Amino acid sequence: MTDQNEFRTDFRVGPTLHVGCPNVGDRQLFDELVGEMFQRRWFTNGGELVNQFEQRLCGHLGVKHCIAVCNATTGLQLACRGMDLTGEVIMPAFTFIASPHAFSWNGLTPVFADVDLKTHCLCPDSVRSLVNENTSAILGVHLWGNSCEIESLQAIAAEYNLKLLFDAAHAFHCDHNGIRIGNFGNCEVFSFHATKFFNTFEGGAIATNDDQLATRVRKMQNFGFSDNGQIGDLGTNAKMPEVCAAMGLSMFDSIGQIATHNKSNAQMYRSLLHSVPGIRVHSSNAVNQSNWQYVVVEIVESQFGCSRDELHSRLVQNKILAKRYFHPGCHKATPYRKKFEASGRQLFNTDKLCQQVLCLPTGNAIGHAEVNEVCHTISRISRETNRRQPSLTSQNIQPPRKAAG
Ligand code: T4K
Repeated sequence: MTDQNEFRTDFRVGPTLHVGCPNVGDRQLFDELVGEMFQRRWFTNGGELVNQFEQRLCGHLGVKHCIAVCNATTGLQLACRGMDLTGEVIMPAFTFIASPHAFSWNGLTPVFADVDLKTHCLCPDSVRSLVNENTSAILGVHLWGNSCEIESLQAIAAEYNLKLLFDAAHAFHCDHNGIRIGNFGNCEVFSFHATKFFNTFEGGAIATNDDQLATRVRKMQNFGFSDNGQIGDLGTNAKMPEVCAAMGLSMFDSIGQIATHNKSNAQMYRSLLHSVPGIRVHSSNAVNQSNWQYVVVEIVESQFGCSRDELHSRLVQNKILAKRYFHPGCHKATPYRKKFEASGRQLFNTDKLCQQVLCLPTGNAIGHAEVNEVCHTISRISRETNRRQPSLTSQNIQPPRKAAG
């Protein structure tokens, strides 16, 4: 019997469970807004819905300027240009590949720093050790909605006269010491991709309290056009279309509900997985507010019974599409690997997390029944692969529902 078949119980009868199944807000409002959009026959280029959406974003984040864009990757690219970055930008390797790509695309060199094992965000000491005369900026990534050590990064940026920006793709509706993410550094960039807590199908926004940067980036996202129609700057097409803004506007009233739902899922995961050895549910560090978008677990193979990768493939066999974010780490991705290896440096924490972390399904398409099924499956895999462990209690975990008929 092959290793795969041995564990192939396939008890799940429901649909495949995804980590990134989109949250849906007020469908009726969305339909109304899209209906009005068709009546106006105004689909993009500074339309009414994008204007409204940007105002709602500013209000929600308590920030002066929000420039809606077509996605966060392009938003990061605009931020680089808007700040005239040059040379090297220090950033984590434990992030989605979009973070370094946005900078490389602009001819900049990502320099990978290590992360903190507790927050999974940039380690300030590692950042400090990498600053040199070619460094122009630091990019913090608020991974999983956890805020970076913002004050320490600010201090380094101030000391060496560097720009500081944040990839806040995961951190919409999250706070840092009671202040909404969106207000820190020179600017912060959100993603509203379909898989995110708050989505506009595809989309993103650059949030900043810097008037000049906001004006510049706003022009750049529309080919560099000024209000008078002159081309005052280099630009691109990074505009958010009206239909995406309609989706965003239809999400606002559901934000609290989705965050509460996510939190409840996260708490259930935590309590059900508590009795399974070698698996730890990562915590949010938000003091007042988090979006609880990701349920992140760390697997210690020696205690759990099998590796994270084996657990992942067994979950996938059971139609639970957990994600190995962000394996193997950006420093090991082909465009960056050779340069990183040549540096002779090591990212011990990053490498550890890349081997151990798994994201589990949540969001408003996932309820307690599904969480229970995922936990039951994980518990069973641990038992089956860890023969030396005494039988796991996992008393709280109910067996999954049986197939109808
Ligand atoms: N910075 C960070 C730290 C990021 O995480 C990201 C994006 C960015 C920057 C760039 O933001 P954008 O330029 O995208 O605005 C997904 C997303 O595509 C990506 O946006 C996101 N991070 C990343 C963390 O997740 P994949 O490669 O995992 O996508 P995929 O297609 O495997 O989908 C994930 C799961 O969601 C699958 O199980 C399928 C499910 N899914 C997906 C979509 C699109 C659905 O059920 N429905 C859907 O509509 O990257």
